[in-house]
Amino acid sequence: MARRIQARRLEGVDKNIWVEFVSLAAQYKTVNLGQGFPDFSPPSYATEAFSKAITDEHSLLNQYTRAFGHPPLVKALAQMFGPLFGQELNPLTNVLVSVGAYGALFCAFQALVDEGDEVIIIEPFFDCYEPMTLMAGGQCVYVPLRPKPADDGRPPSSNDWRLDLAELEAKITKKTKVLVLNTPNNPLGKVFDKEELEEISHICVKHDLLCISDEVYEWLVYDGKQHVRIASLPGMWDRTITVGSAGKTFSATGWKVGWAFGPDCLLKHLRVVHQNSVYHCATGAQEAVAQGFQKELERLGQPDCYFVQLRDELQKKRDWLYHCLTEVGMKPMMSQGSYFMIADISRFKSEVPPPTDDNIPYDNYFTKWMMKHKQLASIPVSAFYSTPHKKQFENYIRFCFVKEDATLKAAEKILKKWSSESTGPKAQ
Ligand code: IK2
Repeated sequence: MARRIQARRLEGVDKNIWVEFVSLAAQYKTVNLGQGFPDFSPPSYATEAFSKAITDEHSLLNQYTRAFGHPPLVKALAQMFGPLFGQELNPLTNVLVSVGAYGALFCAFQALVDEGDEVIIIEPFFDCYEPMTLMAGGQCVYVPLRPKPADDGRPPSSNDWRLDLAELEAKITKKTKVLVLNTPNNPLGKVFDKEELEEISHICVKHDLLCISDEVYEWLVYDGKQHVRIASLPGMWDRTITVGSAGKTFSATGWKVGWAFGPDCLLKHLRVVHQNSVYHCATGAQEAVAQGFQKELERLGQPDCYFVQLRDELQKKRDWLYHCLTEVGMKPMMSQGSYFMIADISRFKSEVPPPTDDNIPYDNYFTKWMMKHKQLASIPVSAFYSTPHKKQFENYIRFCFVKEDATLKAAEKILKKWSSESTGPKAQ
């Protein structure tokens, strides 16, 4: 009998939206508003620190550092985030640095989810939560955010997408162990407000759930809204792992530095996964991120703080993209956070007819068509849904606006030309 090669835990997790769409975006030489990465440089003090770290001939920063996080980085993270969580953070026990937020999430899922455990995932969700749950032997239980358009004439907003708490609670069983939260949410840009988070936290406490809170876009919250960390709410610190990313914080996604915060009683298990998988992440990048936080700590919240400047720049880009998408009849949802905005593409159905294969969600077909025929890349929102729910949300695509103005203008040019040639209905 032929020997089975592939481990069973890989069943059903072989497809990956980023692998597929990054390659297509390159193949069609698109203007790329698809994958979420800035096409501009990180702040120069951070790139200089990185460069110095690896070129200084007396430096040991090309070598291994502490496995669970370079000492200056865990110290800076503890100093920066302790007050934000309302906790005195011990850099050695309450902070783990891993290979991007992906690495931190992987450690969290592997460390906390066991065979047969149920994991509540709020849809739409950053796609990796599903395979990470499955690879740990867990079962995904999905609870949807549903759009409830405002009746006061306001433009549609990501925050019109609400969670039905009764529905969430009804999905909890004796097997439920973890709830996964993502705020600001990718792909919607929804920022959960304090009341929503308090209600979610009451449910976590009542049912003794752990929470994995992915907050990689924590600094990118618009229109004066505040990012609230669920771990800072009563009863939540001891049951929450909060995940962050230097890639998103310092516009340096290629550096792959991410972290997890939490109580030692949870984090010690993540350290076991980390030490037995990646063990360590690039010292030079950690040093640069440490220096970045040291600098921003001194000017946190002030106009020259990088987090403030990036947020303000991105809010302008968001407004501009919203306007541009509206003009071509795409019906965007105003994003309240992150660097993504989704838009309804229903109006294009007459021009880009749905595929004959009913199993292919329309947005998936549409985004591929747009890459091939219009050289413009975006991401289908159905990629952020579980298989049974993909078709319900197949009329939205996601645009990324953390791009140079020249890139956004190139996208506008494509959209406007397309719109002027198109026969379908335009924006009202
Ligand atoms: N969590 C969320 C919510 C993310 O968005 C990401 C990065 N994803 O960006 C790709 C995209 O959506 O276009 C991560 C985690 C992973 O972060 P890192 O790059 O630090 O591993």
